[in-house]
Amino acid sequence: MTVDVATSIARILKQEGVEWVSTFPVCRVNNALGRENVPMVMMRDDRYAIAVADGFSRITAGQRIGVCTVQGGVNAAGIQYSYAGLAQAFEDGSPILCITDGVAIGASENSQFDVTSSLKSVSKWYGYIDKPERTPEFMRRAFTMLRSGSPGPVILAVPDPTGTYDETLDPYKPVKGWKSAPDPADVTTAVEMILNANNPLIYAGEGVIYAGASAELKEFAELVNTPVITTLKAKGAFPENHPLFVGVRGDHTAHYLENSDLILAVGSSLSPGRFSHGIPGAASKTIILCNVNELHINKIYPSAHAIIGDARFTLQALIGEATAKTSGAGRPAGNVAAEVKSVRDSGMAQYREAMASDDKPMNPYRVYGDMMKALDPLNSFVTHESGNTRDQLSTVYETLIPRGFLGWGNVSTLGFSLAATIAAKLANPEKLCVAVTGEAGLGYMLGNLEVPVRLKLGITIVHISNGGFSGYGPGFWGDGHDPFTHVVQGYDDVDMSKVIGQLGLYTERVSEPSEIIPALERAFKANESGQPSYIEFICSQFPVYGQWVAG
Ligand SMILES: Cc1ncc(C[n+]2csc(CCOP(=O)(O)OP(=O)(O)O)c2C)c(N)n1
Ligand SMILES: [Mg+2]
Repeated sequence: MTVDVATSIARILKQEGVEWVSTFPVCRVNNALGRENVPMVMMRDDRYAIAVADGFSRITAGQRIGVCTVQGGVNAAGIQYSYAGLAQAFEDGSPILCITDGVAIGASENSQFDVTSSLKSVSKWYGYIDKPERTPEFMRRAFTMLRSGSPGPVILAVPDPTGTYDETLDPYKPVKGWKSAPDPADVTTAVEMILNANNPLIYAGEGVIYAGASAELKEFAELVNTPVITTLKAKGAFPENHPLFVGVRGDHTAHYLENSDLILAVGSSLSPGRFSHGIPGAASKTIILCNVNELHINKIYPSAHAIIGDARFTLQALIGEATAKTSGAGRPAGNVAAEVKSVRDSGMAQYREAMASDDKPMNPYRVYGDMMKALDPLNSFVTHESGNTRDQLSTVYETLIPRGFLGWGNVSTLGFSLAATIAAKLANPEKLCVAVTGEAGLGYMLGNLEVPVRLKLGITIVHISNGGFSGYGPGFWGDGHDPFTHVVQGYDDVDMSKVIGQLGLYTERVSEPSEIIPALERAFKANESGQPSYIEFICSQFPVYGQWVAG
């Protein structure tokens, strides 16, 4: 049977279980997607087409791959504009498939922009389908990479979507992902080191979520009776109401990073300076790095030891070895949990106080505290924006399940929260899905607010409306920074609930603390019938949150 490349791609995506493709016009594969009944989530710009696929892959931990298409070729406006989204997916290790038009054979060296070298710099693999017959080979290879090893974006460029080949010569079969298990000798050494440590600490990264290893992380932490901190991206990998949970950031987290003598990093690359902690006094600590990717060993900090492999297999092996070594007794309990509670309680005290504040303009922590009351932590999704909403929420938002909260940002590109929340709703229609944003994130997302209205995606946007880029106000980078780049029109100048209401969202503007929960409930009610909501909370600028610890 003769098939054209675009149709073949559409059929292979269906075989691979792809439910929809996010897009912005026009990629020349899209017509085949339409003909083959692959639903398209049409965004209002190319970067958001990438970001929705990115959010979907993160939220489903790569179990369901986000796929997007954008314009490319010689007139590469779409892919050029998408570059920010691709760079973000690459930097944060998100396994998305991006399909774009390739520069046609015979049309190279025409444009100034070098598509190939630029896209290679933001992808795990950039494939150029240079012959129609190679379509199944490239798709097979793409999905293998998307499901195996270190997660990251794959980009396929299609120079000739109309080229044909005989599909019976290489019939497509869906591919699985392959995993690696650790060397048992490395596991034995690691367990000896952990059992000999005085104050070990588990530093859990997003690899735990991608490996689906949260249950194993909990079992291992309990067995070796070791406190746990998670990275921003791994927030929720460990239940935050657990007696061994320390935090993501804050003085309590710093205390444990400073005072531990051994750090077992599982599924984290330990790369400081990108919305994550450095390791204080690293030279006098023992660092064991457990990662699927050997490129992270001895990166920045010396690794005293390493275990290469999938985080779930690694934790299972660690559990087995630690059980055997201690005849099932584990590490003595001592007063580890009591100490975690006391250090955490004192670190959290100032935020708990802010969460109970009756101030007007409202303290943003009061909004977060009330959100925690209004949402079921086991059946909701919350994400932050770049700015204070990230810093504050990642300090206090109690997360009980993986992806009950999505922390993001090796780089945190403004506007991503809307894409992530749309993706969360597409992944889990039964969940309440909430994006919390400031002015800057809202500015990025405005054009795309039409999408959830059109698609009847009942998501809620919580706007911490504080009239400025508060992280950039006085005091952030020393005196004198204000007012050069931090003041924008605030709630006294414009009523965003009216502006956004005209787009068709359910909107409210709230300035009374006692109205936070009722307003959220009305917003969620509107969501039930497929109407997205926007609530503007009139807040103070309160740039107070847990710091990242310097290395
Ligand atoms: C694409 C992009 N450009 C620049 C930044 C730097 N940046 C981070 S937060 C921020 C402003 C945040 O202000 P706002 O949204 O009002 O949030 P607030 O801190 O007031 O809660 C900027 C400019 C970024 N994260 N992403
Ligand atoms: Mg602001």
